[in-house]
Amino acid sequence: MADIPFSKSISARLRDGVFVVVIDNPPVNALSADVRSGLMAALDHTASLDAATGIVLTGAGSTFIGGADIKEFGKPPVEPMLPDVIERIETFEKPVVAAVNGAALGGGCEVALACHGRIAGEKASFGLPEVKLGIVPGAGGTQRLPRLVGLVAAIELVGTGRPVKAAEAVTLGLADGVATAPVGAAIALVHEASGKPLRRTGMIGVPSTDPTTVSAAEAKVLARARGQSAPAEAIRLVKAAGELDLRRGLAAERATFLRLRDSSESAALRHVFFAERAAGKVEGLDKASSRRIETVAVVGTGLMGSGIAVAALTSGHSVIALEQSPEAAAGGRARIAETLDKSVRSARFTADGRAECLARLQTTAEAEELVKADLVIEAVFDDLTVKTDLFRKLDGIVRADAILATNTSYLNPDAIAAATADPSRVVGLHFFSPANVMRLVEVVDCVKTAPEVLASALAFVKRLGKLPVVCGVTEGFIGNRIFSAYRREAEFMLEDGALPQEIDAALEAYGFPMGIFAVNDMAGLEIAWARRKRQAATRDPAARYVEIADRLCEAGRLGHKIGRGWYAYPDGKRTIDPEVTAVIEAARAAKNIAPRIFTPAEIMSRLLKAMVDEGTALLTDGIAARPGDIDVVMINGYGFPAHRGGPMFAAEQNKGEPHA
Ligand code: T1G
Repeated sequence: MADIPFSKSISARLRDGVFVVVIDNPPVNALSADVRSGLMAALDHTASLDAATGIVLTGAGSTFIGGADIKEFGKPPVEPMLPDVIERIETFEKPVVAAVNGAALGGGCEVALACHGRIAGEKASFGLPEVKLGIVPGAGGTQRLPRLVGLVAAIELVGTGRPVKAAEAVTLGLADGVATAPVGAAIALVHEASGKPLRRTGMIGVPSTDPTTVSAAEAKVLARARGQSAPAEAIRLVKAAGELDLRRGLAAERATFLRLRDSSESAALRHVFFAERAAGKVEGLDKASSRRIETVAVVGTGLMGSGIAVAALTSGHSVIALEQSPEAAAGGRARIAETLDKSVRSARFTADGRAECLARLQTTAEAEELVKADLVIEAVFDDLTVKTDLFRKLDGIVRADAILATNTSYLNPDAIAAATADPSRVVGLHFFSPANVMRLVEVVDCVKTAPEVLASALAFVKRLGKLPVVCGVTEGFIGNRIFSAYRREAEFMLEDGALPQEIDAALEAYGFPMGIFAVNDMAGLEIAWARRKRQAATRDPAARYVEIADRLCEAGRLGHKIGRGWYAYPDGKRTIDPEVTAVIEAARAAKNIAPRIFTPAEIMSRLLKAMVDEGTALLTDGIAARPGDIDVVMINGYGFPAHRGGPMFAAEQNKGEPHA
C-alpha cells in the first residue's frame, strides 16, 4: 500500500494491520503547525479505518521529534495547539504506540508520554529540556512524566532538562522496552494492547513518595539553578501533579508556560540556543571540502594535552600522544587513563568504553610516528620558541595533507605558522581546561589558513561533541581578550574603592558561578603575573596600571592551591583576608585615591560595559563575526550566566545601557 499524505510532513502506511505514521520535518521533526495538523488528520483517519488496529508514531531520519518549533515562539498561535493533539492521542480509542527512533525532546517527549506505549530504538533519548530555554514544558510533560517515573526522578529530569538514553528510560519506567527495530516492536505492542483497556498515562496515579525525599531532590536541583526561575517553576508543577487532577495540573502548567515564554530569561536562552548553532558557521565556507580526520596526534600530555586526547578518544578517533621521552610517554598514558577513569566514575563513560578507547591510544616518544596523523594538535609549553621549533620539526615529518593545530592561548598563531613551509595547513584550536569536559573551542582562522583546513577543524570540533567558535588572530582571541578587559576594569574598581569580595558578590548575584577574583585564585595568579612582567618593558607608561595583583604575587599569594591569593582558604573555604584589604588600601594611598562606595548594580554595569566595549572592538576588527559568537564564548568558557544571554545580548536588551 502506498503512503497516504496527511500534510507536507506527515504520511502514513498500513503495516501488519497497524497505521505507521511518520513525521518527516527536517532537520529535527519539530512540531510545526503542519506537523500538528497532519497528526490530527492521521488520527481522524485511523479512527474510521477499520483495517487499522492502532497507530505507531515514528520520526523520519535520526530524530523522533525535536520538540516545539522554537522559531514559532512569539508568533501568533496556529490551530491545532499541541496540547489538543496530545489529548487526542491519549484519549484515542485505538492503541497508539511511539517508536522512538531518536531524540524525543520537549513536545516530542510529551507526545511520546501521551502514547499508550513507548518502544525505544537503540539511539533513542527522552528529555524535557524546556528549562534550558527558560520555560517549562507546555504540553503535559510536568504532569505525565511523574505518573510514569515518580516524583523524584521527574523533579530531577524536568528541573535540569537532562535527557536519558534508551536503557535508563526503561529502568525509569519511561519506555516499555528497547528494540533494534523499534517500529516492528511497536507494531507488536499495538497488537498486544488491542482490545484491552489502554494504559492512558494521564489516568495513572502519581506514586506517593516520602516528602523528605522529594524535598531533597528539589534542593539538589535548585542548588544548581543559580538565579534562573524556570527550574523552580518546573518543580512546583511536577509536585502539583501529585496533588491536582490531570485537568487542573495541565491548566497550571500551561499558564506557567505561557508566562515564562514571554520572559526575558527565555528570550536570552533562545538567543543562546541559536547563537550556539550559528557560531560554528562561516559564510561561504564549503563544508564538503573538509578532510576526514580519523587519527589525531596530540603533542604534549600535560593537563591540556591529556584532556584533548581523552576528548578525541571518546569521540571515536585514534590518538597518538607524543612525548619527549619513553618515560614521559608512559606518564602521559597513565594521565590519559586516569582521566578516562574519572569519566567512568562520573558516569560520562562506561568501563567497556574506557578499554575500547585505550586500545585506540598509542603513546610514543618517536616523532616519526606522527606520519600516521590526519591532524596534529600541539599542547606544549606556551612559549613561541618552543612552539615554532616544534612546528618546524613536525613540518618535515607529517604527511603533506595533514593539518597542524596550535592550542596556544596567548601567542600569535601566525608567527607559529610562519615556521612551516605551508602555513595554509595551520589553524588554531584553543581548548579550555579541562579539555575533556569544557565544550568551548575557539577555532582560530589564521591569516593563511586554507578554507578546507578551517572547514576540517570545525567538523573535527563538532565530532568531538564540542562547540566551535571561529575567531581571527588577536592576543587572547575572543575570550581571553574580553576576560582581560573586564579584569582590568575590576582592578580599577579595587583601586577606586570596591573590595574583591564586593565585586565577586555582584558577579555571583548576577549569575556567575564564581566571581573574577575567586576564579583567578582557582586558576593561579602566576601565569598572568609572568605575562605582566614580560609586557612591562612595552607597556604604555601613561596607561593606568593597577599594581595590587603584583603586590599579592610578590607576597607569595599565588592562589587557591597554596591557600592564599585574593582570599585566604583555611580548610579550603574562601575567606576574606585582612592582609589583602591592607595591600589594596596601601595601593590606593600610594596613588592618593580616596575610596568611594560601589553598589552591586554599579559594579555590574561597569564590568558589563568593559566586556561590551571590548566585544564591539572585536567585531569592528573582524576578529569575531557576530555578537552572538562573543556571547557563546563568554557563556561556555567564562561562566557568564546563560539566562542573561551573554554580554552583547544583555547590552542590546538594555538598549546600549548594560545594567545588572
Ligand atoms: N525548533 C526549531 N529549530 C530547531 C529545533 C527546534 N526545536 N531544534 C533544532 N533546531 C534546528 C537548529 O537550530 C539547527 O538549525 C538544526 O535544527 C539542527 O540542530 C511544548 C515548548 C534535536 C538534539 O529544546 O536539542 O518543545 O542551524 O545542530 O546536533 O513543551 O537540535 O541547521 O539552521 O542542534 O543533530 C524543546 C532542541 C523545544 C530541542 C538535534 N526542544 N534541539 O541535535 O542538530 S520547547 C528542544 C536539540 C518545547 C513543549 C516545549 C537538538 C537535537 P540550523 P542541531 P543536532
